[in-house]
Amino acid sequence: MNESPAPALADYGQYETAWCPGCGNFHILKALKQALLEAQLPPDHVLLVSGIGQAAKTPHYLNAHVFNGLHGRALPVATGIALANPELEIIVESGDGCVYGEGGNHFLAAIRRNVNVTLLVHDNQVYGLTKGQASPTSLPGTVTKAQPHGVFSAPFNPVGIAVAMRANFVARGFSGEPEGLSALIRQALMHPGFSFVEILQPCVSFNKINTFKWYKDHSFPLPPDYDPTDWSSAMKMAFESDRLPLGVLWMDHRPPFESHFPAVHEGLWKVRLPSPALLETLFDSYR
Ligand SMILES: Cc1ncc(C[n+]2csc(CCOP(=O)(O)OP(=O)(O)O)c2C)c(N)n1
Repeated sequence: MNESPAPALADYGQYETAWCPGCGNFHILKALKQALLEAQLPPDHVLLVSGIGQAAKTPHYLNAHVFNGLHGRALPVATGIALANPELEIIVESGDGCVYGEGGNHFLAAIRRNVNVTLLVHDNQVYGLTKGQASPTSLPGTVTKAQPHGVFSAPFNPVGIAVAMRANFVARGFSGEPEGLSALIRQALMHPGFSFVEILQPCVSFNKINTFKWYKDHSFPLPPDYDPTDWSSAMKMAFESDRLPLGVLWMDHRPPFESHFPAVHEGLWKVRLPSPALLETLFDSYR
């Protein structure tokens, strides 16, 4: 598959961003580039898909193919692309609001389907782009301009849900530890089927509770003898809420969705591509 020359870090580009100084997104972007480099995935083999939000801007700041679509709808788009072109490495970049709120049902469907896609969630526990309203993972009692009496709803536990549904690969990283995070992203990329990395990400402008220090004090690395293929232990770890375990919590080896479609694997999808001449005619009809 990989006929391009081995990539160098500079190949993934360096762009000016619209993120606030000190934002946890900078470390996630750095960790992602490092993971792509270590997985030897050149930019022209990578497609980044996102919806709307600060996290969803990540694909704008990296050299790779990009599809930037509607809020909450990145996973269904990624699913379609994975079936249309199984040679691409497909990564969905999302905020917690985008994928657990507006796109919540797609999150559950993606876990069940097990398409070969890696989902990276920048979870800052607020809606950052729209100035800090509560998201599905905000802690009860969190006061925002839109929730002046504090959040009353129980927080969504994405890692708990993913392990309970036996998603193919479930990890949690912290943007304050970019080396560990990049190792988790690399493992997620290499794991066939649907891989999910929940990333604890401070929002320095709109979340004054879950700061870098808060995440550091409320997380711990999984012990070296932890077995991510033991579902009972994974369930116990996934529902820890006082201090959050970091690392690969659970992995399974269910066959990817694509493997049920021999045509995708035999490369017939290439044969079905319309010719450039036919495409031109189609484009002309819309001009
Ligand atoms: C269907 C729809 N609902 C709401 C919005 C407005 N909106 C855009 S971004 C956003 C919040 C993004 O928050 P999150 O996904 O957590 O990402 P962050 O900005 O924190 O990285 C909202 C509510 C929209 N664009 N489309």
